[in-house]
Amino acid sequence: MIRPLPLGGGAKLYYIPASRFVKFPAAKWPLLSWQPHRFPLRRPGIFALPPPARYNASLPGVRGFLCTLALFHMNTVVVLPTYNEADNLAAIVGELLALDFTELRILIVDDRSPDGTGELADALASRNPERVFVLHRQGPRGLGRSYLDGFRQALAMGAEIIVQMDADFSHSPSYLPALISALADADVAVGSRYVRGGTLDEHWSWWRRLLSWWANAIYTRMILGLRVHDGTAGFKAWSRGALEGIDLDAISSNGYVFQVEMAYVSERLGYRIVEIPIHFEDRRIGRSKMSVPVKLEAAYRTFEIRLRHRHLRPHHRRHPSILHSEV
Ligand SMILES: Nc1nc2c(ncn2[C@@H]2O[C@H](COP(=O)(O)OP(=O)(O)O)[C@@H](O)[C@H]2O)c(=O)[nH]1
Ligand SMILES: [Mg+2]
Repeated sequence: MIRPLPLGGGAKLYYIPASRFVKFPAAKWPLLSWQPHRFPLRRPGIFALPPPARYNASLPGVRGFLCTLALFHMNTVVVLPTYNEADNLAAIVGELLALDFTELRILIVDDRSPDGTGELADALASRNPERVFVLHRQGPRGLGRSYLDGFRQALAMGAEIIVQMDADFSHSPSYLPALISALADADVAVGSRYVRGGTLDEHWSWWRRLLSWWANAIYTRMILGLRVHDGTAGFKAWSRGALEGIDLDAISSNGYVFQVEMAYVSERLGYRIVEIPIHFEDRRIGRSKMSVPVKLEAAYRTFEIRLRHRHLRPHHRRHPSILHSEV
């Protein structure tokens, strides 16, 4: 009747299971019917994330070396959304192509930029027809919609690894090897400003720092329970399996809260996420498209995201065979 619960270091806690006195239906009263000797409170699978702040995420030893080597030769597509990035585009594409990845292709997703980014992207694609591709979006403009279209296209291009990043050098292409090798042991790798080693541009005002810290450390954590430290990060590498497992049609955000929604959904679906520290540089040229209404939208949308996706569990991952039968 009295049961011992080992606490480590030889200490034991003796308790009387509540089920001795009254039977609670476990589905209705999961906490009251909890018996520590039977199953842990955190059911494995649902919270099966590794600790998010892992700095050297790639696997160690010979296995790690071989995995990393293999990853560098995998079919990789970098999705680059652009709106008025004519001054940055050629340089960022040049830096990405100069990286040591044999199978890296770039998909520029342009939203009919008035400054001629679309035409420039076409020129870059015709110069590198094997490696640079352009998606000219029609319909309403938006970062979230652009990423979703880009992800779908990247999957259709057979990508095994899909990278998302800004085209304004806030996300340095030099981090790509670290992000991609992290996928040896994870489903999603996040370029993170808020893990040890990650830093922000020194030119950021205290107000912007405070807002970003509030959004990541307090707001999204409180409402969504996000475990990832940089929930608003837009620099991520996805394994094909993770993106296929997410129902992209159910992603509703359009502004930068899109990043939060994707982070939440991947956590709910139990994908393994690692964070790689990055230095986040302010954009070199041009202006941010982030405005006050976009920030306000993010604040109230966070609740909607919770309501929309809180039921998700790992068994809700979409199966690739379903995906193919729909195409
Ligand atoms: N396709 C597309 N890209 C966008 C849109 N808004 C922003 N972007 C791109 O998304 C990236 C991040 O936008 P940015 O304005 O730098 O936002 P910030 O980094 O949060 O200040 C850049 O590469 C932009 O060109 C959009 O509506 N459509
Ligand atoms: Mg930017």
